[in-house]
Amino acid sequence: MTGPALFHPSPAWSDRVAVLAGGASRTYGELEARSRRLARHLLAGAGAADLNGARVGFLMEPGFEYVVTQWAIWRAGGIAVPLCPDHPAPEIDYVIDDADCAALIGAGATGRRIEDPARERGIPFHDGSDAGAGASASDGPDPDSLPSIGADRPAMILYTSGTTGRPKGVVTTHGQIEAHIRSLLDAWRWERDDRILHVLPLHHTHGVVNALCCPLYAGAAVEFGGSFDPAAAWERLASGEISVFMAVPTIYAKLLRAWDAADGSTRRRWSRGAGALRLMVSGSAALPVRAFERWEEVTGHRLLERYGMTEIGMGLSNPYDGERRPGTVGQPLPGVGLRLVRPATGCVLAEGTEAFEPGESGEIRIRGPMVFSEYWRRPEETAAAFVDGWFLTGDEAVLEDGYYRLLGRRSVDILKSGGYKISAVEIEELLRTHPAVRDCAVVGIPDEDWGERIAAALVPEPGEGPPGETLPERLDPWVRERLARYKVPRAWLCVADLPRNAMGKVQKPAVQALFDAPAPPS
Ligand code: MCA
Ligand code: AMP
Repeated sequence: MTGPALFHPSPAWSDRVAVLAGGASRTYGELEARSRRLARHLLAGAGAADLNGARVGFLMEPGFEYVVTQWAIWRAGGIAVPLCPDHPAPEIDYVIDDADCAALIGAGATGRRIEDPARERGIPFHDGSDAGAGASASDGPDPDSLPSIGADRPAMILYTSGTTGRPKGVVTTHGQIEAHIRSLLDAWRWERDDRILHVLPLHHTHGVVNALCCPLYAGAAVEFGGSFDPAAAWERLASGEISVFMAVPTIYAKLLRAWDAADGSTRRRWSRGAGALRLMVSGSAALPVRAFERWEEVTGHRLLERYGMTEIGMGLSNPYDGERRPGTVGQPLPGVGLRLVRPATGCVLAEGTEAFEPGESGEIRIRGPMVFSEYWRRPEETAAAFVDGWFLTGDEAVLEDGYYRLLGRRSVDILKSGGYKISAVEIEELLRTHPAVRDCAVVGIPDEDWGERIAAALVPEPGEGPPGETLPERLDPWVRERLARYKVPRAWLCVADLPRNAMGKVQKPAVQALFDAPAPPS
């Protein structure tokens, strides 16, 4: 083996199925051979023996090509920067430029969207649909032509929203990703015979590491379900071929609605099939207790809820064997150092599962081998994110009877909708660039299915607001062209002024209350 096991499957798995997508199944042998070939192609394109941490952006639908590309970038010594197929061009351009990508790889019609951006920037575009094609397991390893990759080399940049402006790149090394994976393999008992139904986006930790890298590290199979469709997902869960499922609460809410809408015999078939899975996990946002209970009624499964963050991987989890307690995220995962701290004083309220100040809530702080290295090219923000080596998550929690319960984010400007973390400030900054918007405030409105719904209160420029209130209708498509779909406000309101305190600061709770108020008489 020439480096971390992240992309070095056991030779014994050569004939085992690694990836199923679009009706085809591909073995670990094919994955190994094709990723080696694409890695050599990337190195030839760069005229180098090692990409030495060059960032390589890649865009394709979830499937075998995605995994080949991810592994190829790693084998060639590059940093993998996954781009999201659902994103409009400005979001994709932002990531390409912020990461300062040296090459781009695209596959299929989706991937061709980044051919022009590559040309405009004078960087190579590689066709990921065929660059590694033609390789077979019998191509055999050719270790001499590929660099050896140490565990401390950076492997991936994932973009995450923060309290300020545009998303930041979170850099993780091979060793950090491997520590994250090992912790979950241990806690959730990944087995070689598992098959996961994968329905998550592949530009966030949940979809990339938990649901993809973990099974591949264990020699298990990953079945990509295509874009999420509740009835199709139920059919696969009921097929008897799936053993693991991981999703965000919104997906479980959508599955429950589809079950409610189905006829009796379909319901029985779905419930029986899903009930036979080994493990069903929920995370990325709070799972409502009612959803936990309904899921148990429908499938017999007590969902395993866990807590994570792009910067730390996974931090807390309900137990695999022990009691899974609704409304909680359990205990620290193996290898994770966790403290609950009173932020104002730095007083440690709890460490691990031991409470020093029982019942007092505080900020979760994390330390451990899976914690990220840095925000890409943002040394000041990186420094500000740690105190004495502990990462400040910004999440508030309390330890109750040995289980952590999350109470929410410390910042009102971080929203969660559909499991996506969204910066209110990023949306506000964009809206303020529109000529008809004098000012605005973006907030999250609690929503049973989505966690929060994005809502925007607008102060229009004179003559741009009511009557007729066409401004939101004009803004909606304008925002969609510029921001990811999940960042688009779903509720709009035009106001004469935003609620502010004596210092002139916008009061976000008062803005939220505006959306609860009955509509003003017309
Ligand atoms: C869409 N709609 C919404 C929202 N989005 N309504 C309210 N709020 C929203 N955010 C409505 C619109 O009417 C929309 O139509 C319609 O729903 C369908 O939207 P669509 O986007 O097609 O929905 P979907 O494709 O079914 O997507 C829902 C989804 C998706 C599958 C739940 O959001 C998803 O994949 N979420 C997972 C995110 C994730 O993986 N997060 C992990 C990051 P229209 O738009 O046309 O009006 S967190 C992480 O990685 C950490 C480490 C962790 O802990 O896991
Ligand atoms: P992200 O930055 O997209 O990785 O999102 C991480 C954030 O998601 C955390 O800081 C939490 O606020 C939230 N989160 C993750 N898992 C859970 C959970 N089980 N319950 C509540 N919030 C969660």
